[in-house]
Amino acid sequence: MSEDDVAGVGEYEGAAAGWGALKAVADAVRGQMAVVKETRGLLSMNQPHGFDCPGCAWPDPKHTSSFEFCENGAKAVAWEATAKRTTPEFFATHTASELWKWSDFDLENEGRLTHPMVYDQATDRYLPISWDEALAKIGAALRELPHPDMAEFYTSGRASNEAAFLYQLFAREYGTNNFPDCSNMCHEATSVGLPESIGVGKGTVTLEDFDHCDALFCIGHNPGTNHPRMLTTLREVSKRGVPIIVFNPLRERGLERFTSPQHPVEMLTLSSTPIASTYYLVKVGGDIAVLKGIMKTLLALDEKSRSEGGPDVLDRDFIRNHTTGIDELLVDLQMTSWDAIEEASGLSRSDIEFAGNVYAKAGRVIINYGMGITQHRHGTGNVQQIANLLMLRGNIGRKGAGISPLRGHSNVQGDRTVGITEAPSDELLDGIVRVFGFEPPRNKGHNAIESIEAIRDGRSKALVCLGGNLAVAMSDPQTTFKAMRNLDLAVHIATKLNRSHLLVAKQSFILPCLGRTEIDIQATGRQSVTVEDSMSMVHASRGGLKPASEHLRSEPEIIAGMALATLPNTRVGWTDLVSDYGKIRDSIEAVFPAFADFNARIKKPGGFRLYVAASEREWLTPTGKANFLVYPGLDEDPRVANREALTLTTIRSHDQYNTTIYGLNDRYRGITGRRDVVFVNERDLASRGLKHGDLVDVSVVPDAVSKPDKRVMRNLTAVAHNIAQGAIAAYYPEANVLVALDHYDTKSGTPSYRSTPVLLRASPNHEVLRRLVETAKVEEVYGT
Ligand SMILES: Nc1nc2c(c(=O)[nH]1)N[C@H]1C(S)=C(S)[C@@H](COP(=O)(O)OP(=O)(O)OC[C@H]3O[C@@H](n4cnc5c(=O)[nH]c(N)nc54)[C@H](O)[C@@H]3O)O[C@H]1N2
Ligand SMILES: Nc1nc2c(c(=O)[nH]1)N[C@H]1C(S)=C(S)[C@@H](COP(=O)(O)OP(=O)(O)OC[C@H]3O[C@@H](n4cnc5c(=O)[nH]c(N)nc54)[C@H](O)[C@@H]3O)O[C@H]1N2
Ligand SMILES: [Mo]
Repeated sequence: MSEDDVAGVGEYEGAAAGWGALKAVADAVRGQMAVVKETRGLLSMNQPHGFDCPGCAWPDPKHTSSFEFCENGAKAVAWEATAKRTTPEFFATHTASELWKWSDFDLENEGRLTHPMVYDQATDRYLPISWDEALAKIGAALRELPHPDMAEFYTSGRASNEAAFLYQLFAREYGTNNFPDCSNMCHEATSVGLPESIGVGKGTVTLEDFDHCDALFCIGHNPGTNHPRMLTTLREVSKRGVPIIVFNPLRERGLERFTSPQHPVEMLTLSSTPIASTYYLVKVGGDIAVLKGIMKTLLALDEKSRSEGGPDVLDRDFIRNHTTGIDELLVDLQMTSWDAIEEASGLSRSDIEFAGNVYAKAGRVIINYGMGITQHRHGTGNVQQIANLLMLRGNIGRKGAGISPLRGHSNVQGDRTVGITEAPSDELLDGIVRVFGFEPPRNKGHNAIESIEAIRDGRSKALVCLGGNLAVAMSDPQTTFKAMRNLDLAVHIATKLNRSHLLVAKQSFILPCLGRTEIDIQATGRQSVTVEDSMSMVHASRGGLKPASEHLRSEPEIIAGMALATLPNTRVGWTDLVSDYGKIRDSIEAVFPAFADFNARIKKPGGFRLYVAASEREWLTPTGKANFLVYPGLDEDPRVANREALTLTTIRSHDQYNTTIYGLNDRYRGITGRRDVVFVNERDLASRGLKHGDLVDVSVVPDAVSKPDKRVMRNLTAVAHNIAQGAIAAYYPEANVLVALDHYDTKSGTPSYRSTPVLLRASPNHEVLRRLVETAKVEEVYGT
């Protein structure tokens, strides 16, 4: 090690995926399970008759012949199919207060939950309880609440369509629309923004469109880590010579080059396919400026071409026949100066014009985007500017073109489709009345932020969680953790122990469920479930592994049990529905006509695509057209006047699945064995008198958010990184201590995890602190 070396911080030399990925899988698997079992698990993943990978929502190719290899999907499977168990004996040995001090990794690394458990205040331990008794107590507690709107029903996006449909049915018959869900923290800006623009809250492309595009834009997503199967598609697109333009404040390896594990020649020769043809390090929050700059470029090119008697650059037919609002958009673009665009984006006019030229020259363009776009104070504005850009050249609703939001959880889109929403449509509510004969509530319920506010203020006293780790995923643990400890009832349907379960309420239950990899047998035999991917493809998923414990129940069965215990006069035939999931699908079809012939259509390998109106140029907006929508100005957060401020964005490491930390290896960014780092541009370090490896404190700029004094992360190690100037990045979920609960996109309620104005300073008492860090405790990490 040279003097400049910093422990656990190095360079990653290789391409994304490749041999490194194979080795990482082998390591992950060795840690969790017998290899024989694993191979069997992987072989049936994303196969026509196997289970859907719980890793991400990227679609499968139509005819999957050999299994689709993906490092992170394999890790997700190994993590679920682990041989480790979190048993009643384990809970007898450790109090909840003791477990609270464990790291997030250690908690889940204990393995699969095996028994229903109830928290016992006297001993501060979780004790085993029978299913019947647990469900009876939960039912009684829910019935005792003065009003159904005092309960919150959270959903994480792994839940199948069948589980999610029953869950919303139960909560609505109980009497509430309080459905905070992980989508509220994820693609809510898409769900709110796109319906206003194009009439649907989903992407418009299919996987086949990627075979026909002439240019691809990738904005604010990191496929090498989060959608690794997408690399195969990007590789094919790149091999066709199609330009791929990337806007991202960090240089991410998966977007630069990729070695295909499906492709022996590349693996053996250590060669790789370059992915991005041009990679722009945009400032965090600078995407609106970039998008407006590209649109300005189009207008200029159009004017020039027309003045020279050339063809139109804008698609005037499309604009005339299919859209409204072009005049307002043109005024806004004219009023936006290039100086302001350069300042806000951190990119030069000529760079943006280059991207604009690529866009203008391409007949068919797809724009992909992820959390770098949605998790901003102007997340909805970001999404709508992407739609504007596509619409200017008619790039929506035709082959090889469209908008492609990359969904997160493997069924987060499906959960929404089958009714997990705090703002239900009349179609859904009327459908419930028609099919089940009860009157569901019509008032708007709580989203994720509103649910935490209600719990904080004592307006909600019960929280039921269908999976997930709400407390840790949510911003502002200082507020969220405290709030959750004040609940009367907390119910967690889960596969693994996590921190949310340790925020004990007066009554707390952990209900262990089957995972997607496992065999699910009900009264009529073995069951399949269904999921919907990012491209609206619905298909069946059937687990093949023996359940982790004989006491596990499926999610649909648990929900039905809860409903029967809570609603003595229920109108729903819960037992019958759960006996055969085909009957749940019949009910989904009865409520939502889009699922016509549901059971028949999932028999086909690969399933079927739900109708997406905008893909057919049918615009389900109030105007009946696609709407150009103006976002005034470029500033994400005009309140921030401090010139010293940097913008913090939170990021995922390579070895993590949301709040699940598989390991401490962020391979592509060169970080090993630790997560207590902050990525900074070298020039930003230098201008603050800091250098690579220094211990630093990151604190929130006081004028921007509430209670700034408490919002500080101490003793992080500064890592000089290839990141846009003015931006710094730290790992999610730890950095949530810096994100205030009221820091969110006001249109969609998506927490603004990607843009917190912060100050970066050398930690005081360097050496003393360095020693302290080595013995850091969880309380220090989360500040509670
Ligand atoms: N292995 C693995 N797979 C996953 C997940 C996981 O945690 N692990 N999570 C799943 C879920 S729920 C989701 S939502 C998806 C998330 O998938 P992604 O959307 O890819 O999410 P992130 O990696 O968090 O962020 C993506 C990129 O945004 C960039 N970024 C940050 N701020 C900005 C900005 O202001 N502008 C732009 N243009 N870019 C910015 C970051 O540098 C990062 O490369 O992945 C899903 N798949
Ligand atoms: N700062 C910051 N915060 C963020 C984000 C960010 O980028 N930055 N991203 C946000 C995003 S995009 C999302 S989607 C949320 C994620 O929020 P969540 O979806 O709530 O979190 P996960 O970490 O995916 O949930 C992990 C837990 O799910 C349970 N689980 C796993 N599989 C199953 C299953 O099959 N069934 C059941 N019932 N339980 C299961 C396990 O107990 C595990 O501990 O976090 C958000 N929070
Ligand atoms: Mo997500």
